[in-house]
Amino acid sequence: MNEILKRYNILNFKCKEFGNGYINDTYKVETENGTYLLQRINHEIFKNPEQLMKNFRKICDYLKNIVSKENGNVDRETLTIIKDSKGNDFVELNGNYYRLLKFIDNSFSYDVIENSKQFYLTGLAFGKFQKQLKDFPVEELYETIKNFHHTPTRFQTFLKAIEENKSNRKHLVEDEIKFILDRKDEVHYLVNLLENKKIKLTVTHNDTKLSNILIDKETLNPLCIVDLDTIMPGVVAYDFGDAIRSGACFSLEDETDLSKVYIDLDLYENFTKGFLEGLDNSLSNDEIDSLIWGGKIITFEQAIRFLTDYLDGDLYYKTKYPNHNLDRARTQLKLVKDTEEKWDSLKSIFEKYKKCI
Ligand code: GN1
Ligand code: MG
Repeated sequence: MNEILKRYNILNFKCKEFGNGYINDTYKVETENGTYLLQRINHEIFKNPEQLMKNFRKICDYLKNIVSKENGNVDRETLTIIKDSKGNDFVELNGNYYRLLKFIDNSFSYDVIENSKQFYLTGLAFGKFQKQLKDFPVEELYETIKNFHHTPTRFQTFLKAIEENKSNRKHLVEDEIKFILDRKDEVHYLVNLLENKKIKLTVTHNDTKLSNILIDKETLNPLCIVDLDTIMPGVVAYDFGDAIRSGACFSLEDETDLSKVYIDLDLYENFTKGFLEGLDNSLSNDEIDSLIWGGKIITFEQAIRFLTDYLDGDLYYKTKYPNHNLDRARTQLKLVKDTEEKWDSLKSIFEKYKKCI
């Protein structure tokens, strides 16, 4: 730690692990001159940290410009990258890559949402984020992880994991595997919409889980969207879907009592309302129609990803106990099942908001 922070001319500091991300290592660094967030970028997963940081820099600068035009608080509403003493946006040390960000004080994030109003505000913030980046030149962004939300590719990787059965755990998850295989035709849904030009490619965050939005401790309003590692070209349904799977339920991602894991219609509707409002009701009807599928497919894809990792022997996500990935996969599968059961009610939510446009 000393070596890295020395590159930022930080010599006296207190440092502790921070947050509960599944991929990068994050530390809170306190100094006399301010508090920072130090992150080690997991380069096994993000193969090109340099390109990742180029995306990060461009998006931060772009957002700062917009937020300042909107008379917002640039320091609290956007992320600030600290340059090292040589003027670089990241530090490379012993084959590892680190970045330093300003720590945004008096903020927190939810792991589980508490009420519909909060989730409405979450929707508003994620919708607004999309709107702010609407004119960002999408072709300038690198793909930091290839085929990140390409569900058919995720499915192929899953099939390979079943075949290889590296962890010898396949026999323990026959039901989960069957549930996924039974829905194999759906993995192409969003990709087909894109290929048929029903929906368009735009800048998406791609990791809009509930905990990736900072909330102001005093006002309880969303403050800043964080974790910009996967900002890449995508479709709006990805961001809608990831927020729904992580926020439209009153349960944790690794809840083991599955009776507590279900889509709450009121949360779902409030998020949808906020998301569409945040986007200034600018989505086409085809895009609105794609959102319900985003909710289902991204949840399904997440289940596939967790179960793939379980079969591989927990190589990708950080886990705290042997069945952690399996517990996570099961909550996602339960949400997919519940989405199917509530499909007609969910559809009518979108119909209601389509009429307003
Ligand atoms: C990972 O690192 P974190 O916790 O922000 C993952 C997301 C998953 C999420 C599931 C690069 O995000 O795609 O949705 O876990 N990030 C990457 O909680 O794979
Ligand atoms: Mg992330």
